[in-house]
Amino acid sequence: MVETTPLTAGRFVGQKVLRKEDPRLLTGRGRYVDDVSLKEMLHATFVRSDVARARITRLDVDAARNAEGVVAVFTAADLNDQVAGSMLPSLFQGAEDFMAPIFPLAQDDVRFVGDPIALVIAQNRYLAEDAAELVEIDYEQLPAVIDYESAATNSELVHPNRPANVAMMMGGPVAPELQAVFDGAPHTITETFRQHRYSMVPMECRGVVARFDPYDHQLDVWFSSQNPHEARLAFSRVTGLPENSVRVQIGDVGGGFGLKSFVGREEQTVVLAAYLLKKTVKWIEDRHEHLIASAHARIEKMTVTMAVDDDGNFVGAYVDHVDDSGAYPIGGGSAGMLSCPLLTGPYRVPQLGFQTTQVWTNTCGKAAYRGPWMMETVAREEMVDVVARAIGMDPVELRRRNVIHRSDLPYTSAGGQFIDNVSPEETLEQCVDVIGYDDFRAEQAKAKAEGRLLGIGFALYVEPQTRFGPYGNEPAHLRIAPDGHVDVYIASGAHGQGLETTTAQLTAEFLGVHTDDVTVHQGDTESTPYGAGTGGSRSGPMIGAAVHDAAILLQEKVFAIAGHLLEAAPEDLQMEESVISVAGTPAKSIALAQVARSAHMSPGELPDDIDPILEVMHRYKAPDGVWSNACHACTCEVDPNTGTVELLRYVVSEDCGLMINPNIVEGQIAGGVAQGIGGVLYEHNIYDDDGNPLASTFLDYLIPTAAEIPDVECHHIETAATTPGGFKGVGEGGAIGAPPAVFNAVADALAQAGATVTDQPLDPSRVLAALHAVRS
Ligand code: MCN
Repeated sequence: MVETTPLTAGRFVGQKVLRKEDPRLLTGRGRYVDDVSLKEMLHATFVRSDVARARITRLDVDAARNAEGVVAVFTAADLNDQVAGSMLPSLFQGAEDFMAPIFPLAQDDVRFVGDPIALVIAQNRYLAEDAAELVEIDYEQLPAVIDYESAATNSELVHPNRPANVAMMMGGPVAPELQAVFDGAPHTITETFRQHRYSMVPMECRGVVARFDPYDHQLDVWFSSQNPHEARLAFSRVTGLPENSVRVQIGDVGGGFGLKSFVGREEQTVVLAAYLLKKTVKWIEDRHEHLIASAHARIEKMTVTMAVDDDGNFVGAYVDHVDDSGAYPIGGGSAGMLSCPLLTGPYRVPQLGFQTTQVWTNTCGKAAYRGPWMMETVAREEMVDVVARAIGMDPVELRRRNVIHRSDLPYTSAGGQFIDNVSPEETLEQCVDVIGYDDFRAEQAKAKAEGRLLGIGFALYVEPQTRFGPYGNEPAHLRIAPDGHVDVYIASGAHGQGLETTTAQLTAEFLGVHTDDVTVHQGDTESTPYGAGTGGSRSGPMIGAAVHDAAILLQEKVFAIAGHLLEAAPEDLQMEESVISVAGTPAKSIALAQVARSAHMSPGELPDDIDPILEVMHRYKAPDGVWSNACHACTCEVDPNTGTVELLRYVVSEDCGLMINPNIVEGQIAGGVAQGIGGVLYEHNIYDDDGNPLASTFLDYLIPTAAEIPDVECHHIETAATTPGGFKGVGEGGAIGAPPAVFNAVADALAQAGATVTDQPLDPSRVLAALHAVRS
């Protein structure tokens, strides 16, 4: 058992250490999948369906097979039988009921625009694309299931081997006890909130390079991923090769946002093709493919009923959730299982009931997106404002009356969640204070008299971080080289969040070396220990804890040897900047390099009871109840003539425990907030009624630029978790808190004119429609 460190900033932890990866990334020297160029490498492209639902009546690939430079053209007939069972995203093994069966290529039917039908492999991408144009496909078109809200009862079936378009259903109708609460409460209010379809849009789209060498029976895969070890499992399964014959390497990853936590159908298909051809094949997704066929997210609605007593205390809540999984969800499709029990979030709500339904539609599959269960935050926080307006109470006051206080902790929610070490009340008050709530209300009233619409919105959330199954533990492997430098091997695949730096900070702090003397290795399954990857804001609590513990254990080994060499008791030793000295007698010291040389080169001179191996492999097992939390507050002005929204100020008060690196924490928050703002105001992967995607380039799919994002003002409360070091996660938070905060600000501005909104996106046309509805 490793002792827990008190929550204080140290020499490296808690400091704004410059990112070790930045010189490489900012000077164009990062190594992404597309930078991998191997001898005799072939290039792949997919032929995709351009209709949403149809039977393939004719598929002719002869001309493509005979085209210049083409090495192979695969169809379902060539590949699907090679796969034993369907290609489930790896973490969902055994959960076939939640998932649609997935095979490499569309077999008889296509199920969304973008469904891959054929894989063309040629000497270069140009020739592959030219040959793809020659593939001839005839379809018998079928009615497409596009509207997810009616999909469960639609008799047209996305997957005909399933009895309905229902992928998963949990919970049930309002229980009699909860109904009694609703009937007896002075206020019982029901409202429906919708999020809309949007995408992860990382800078680097998906990509893979696979090389199979039949002579040493080795499959090497270079992959853009958040999760190298799960990827190896998936590639081993799809090829039938043992896992130790598959090596996955992840270089730099240009963003993932959840999409790259799982192993996509296309990547598995390309790997299988390379294995069958015994060749090297590269596939790089283009932006058009990314927008129509990688994965979509946030397509869900929640109908919330909330009962409130006369003092504004929440007394019961029920939520009915419907979630669009698309045709082939690739993980995160079951987020409703998590989001509904979380609905009460940072508030005391004694009773909760829920029902969640995941449906299949003829649209692009859903994947996890930065805070995949955050619909509970959206629905709850928007509902709090609706309730406040309905009962005539200030929304901040309503939050104050219901928010969990420190004295309530640990708190077990009505959804069965064990919540501890959070600070929702403090973050709410910090935001109220920083944004100048009372002054803003006065300014708003003045503006209203001038015909201007100002609004303010708040959103609180609590986010669970330590989890079940493979997410509940994390390894770290630390090793000291003969010259005293330290190598750290972690399982994850950082994809933009600076783990190279924070892992070095943790090692330096708890071992007693300098960050410059630490090299962090990640993303290579051959050298790193098995772990569940980067996601779910788990690096702070999980990798943080694993490295913390491993560094302390390694220091014990160093002190045992140093104690012998210095003729001092190991417990009297200390180490800083790679120098070990006797506490109180600094002159009695020895360099770590000397200890390392002794351990590596003359272990025989050490006593038998001293372990000369200067490395530690440690697997940390997480406790329950590790939660981070935050409050977001946003102000805006809505132009009543154009319907455009200008965000004025954006304040975040967050609690991720001790910040390992405050710069990285604030960068994570700002990035997430930008995505949340983009989601609510600009981004929309819209389909027409026949299932044709209407936003398949960045001309139509609007992502916010720096001009649309206000300065994100970050403030911190630091409450230690029970994890070693006390670290909690932060990476998803911006994208969880921002959508409801922005939405509530716009709704508040519209309420000045008596207008209401409950759906997203809040684009000018929806804002104007809301205003016109009350003007006419
Ligand atoms: N950190 C810290 N102090 C803490 C907690 C965390 O300094 N108390 C640091 C961590 O060491 C890490 C970063 O903050 O460098 C994020 O850590 P954390 O939130 O613990 O977890 P993850 O690394 O697992 O982050 C994943 C989260 C998710 S789920 C998505 S999706 C995501 C993200 O964070 N996608 C990103 N951040 C992203 N950032 C970029 N640039 N690109 C993405 O695709």
